[in-house]
Amino acid sequence: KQYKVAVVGATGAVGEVMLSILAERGFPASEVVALASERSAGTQVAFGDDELVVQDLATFDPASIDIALFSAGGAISKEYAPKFAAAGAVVIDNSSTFRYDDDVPLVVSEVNPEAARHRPRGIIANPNCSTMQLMPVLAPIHKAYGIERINVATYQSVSGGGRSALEELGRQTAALLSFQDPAPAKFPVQIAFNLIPHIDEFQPNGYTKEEMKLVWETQKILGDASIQVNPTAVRVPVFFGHSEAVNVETKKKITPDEARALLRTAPGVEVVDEPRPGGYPTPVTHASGKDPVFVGRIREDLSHPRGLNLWVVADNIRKGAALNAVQIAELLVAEGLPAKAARG
Ligand code: A2P
Ligand code: 11C
Repeated sequence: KQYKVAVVGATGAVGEVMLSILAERGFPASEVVALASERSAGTQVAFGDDELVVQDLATFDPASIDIALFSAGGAISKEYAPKFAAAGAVVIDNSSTFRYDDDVPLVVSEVNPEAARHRPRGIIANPNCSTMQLMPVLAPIHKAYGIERINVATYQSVSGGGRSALEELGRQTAALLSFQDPAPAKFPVQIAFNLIPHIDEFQPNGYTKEEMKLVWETQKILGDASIQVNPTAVRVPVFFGHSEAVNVETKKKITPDEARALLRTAPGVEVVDEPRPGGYPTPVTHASGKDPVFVGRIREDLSHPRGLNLWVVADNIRKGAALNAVQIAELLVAEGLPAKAARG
């Protein structure tokens, strides 16, 4: 155990799971430091069977940190990630702040682990959850059959919006069931018993930023700017687990049987695909609290000679965020990142 690890945003929905995954996978940390805002400094968060006292990020000295996992929002990453990197830490950042910079690798551990080695700014970006869960499924298809175009509609749980979003779904659901006013605060309109086709900010082209992330990140991770992506991102009243209805058009035809066989061997992917009631993954029955990306409903596209339909479900907080960040940290361990303490 040699690395001193910081989790920035340790009290948040993703940060708390980063801590539990570091503990459950036995990450070789000599010390884990929990950082958040001044508001929660002095409170405790769980780390395996232990408790860590939360420290204030603003006054923390990163000099001794080897690896920092950031999930405290874009503004915090923008300000503090470069400071941690300048102090010699490798930063694994879960925000969208650096993802589209050419000198920052965007890494899905099963798909492009080699990209993590080239990090001139000391920062590695963790993809957005909706792109993340697609990659372990689509990368092997792209490699063997060549993907030309991806049509994707997402069904994203509220946990993607953090703790306040989880609370809002709970509060609105309870309010509506007792005939109270479900006043929206975090979401622009009521989320309980509703759907919202709007995640993150609107862009000048009429798409939301969440939709554009699917375009930009897919092309960057698969290393192929010719892949066309047609996204619609929708928030649904589910607590944990994002789902995606995906249609891919390949260069070479892939049959559903070929897709199932290929995906059964894909790292990080579990095929759940039987044409019977319940023979498909859902956020609640399969994904919530689990590591793999689940894929089912694999069908031929009746409208296109080289089209394939898939239904992809994953825990957006685990593989979609915290787990992949820890897996990137494990890549650093595997490459033999020298620990500061060992360097003296
Ligand atoms: P805090 O609990 O002190 O506000 P979520 O994504 O679930 O909303 O969590 C956001 C995370 O980012 C929390 O851990 C939160 O800490 C942290 N955070 C928010 N603002 C700051 C800040 N100014 N400095 C450090 N951490 C922050
Ligand atoms: C959501 N995907 O489900 C978002 C959360 O770019 O890191 C993560 C936003 C991001 O709301």
